Amino acid sequence: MKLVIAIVHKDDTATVEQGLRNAGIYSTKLATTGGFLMSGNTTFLIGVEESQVDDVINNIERHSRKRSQVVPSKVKNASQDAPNKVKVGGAVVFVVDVEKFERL
Ligand code: 2BA
Repeated sequence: MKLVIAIVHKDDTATVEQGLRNAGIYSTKLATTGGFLMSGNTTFLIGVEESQVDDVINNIERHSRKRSQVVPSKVKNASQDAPNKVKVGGAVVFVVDVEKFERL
């Protein structure tokens, strides 16, 4: 089994969640904060069989999009090298092995 960890823009949360649900994929969402922009994003935890991982990633890709986002002044003030704008998303995805999965 694998755990897909997907970080998406907060404005894509509902569409990603719906896309996974429509495909019958279980997920848990966490409200998270990006370490760079210091603004809210959403992290999905998705436990699936290895054979489903590519479908899950494609599903997330279809329901999230790239955005250009202005770097806020509080970030720029803290780091002189910070760019004025950054590309955020569609989604940042990690896939990790699950040692054990149990539903108790
Ligand atoms: P943030 O950390 O708020 O980063 C937002 C966007 O800012 C990033 O988009 C990237 O384009 C840019 N960025 C991040 N760190 C930067 C830096 N030190 N200098 C210049 N630009 C920087 P994405 O790469 O699409 O990342 C979206 C969100 O995914 C991130 O939000 C963070 O919450 C998460 N993330 C991305 N890479 C990660 C990683 N390697 N480990 C853990 N979380 C990650």
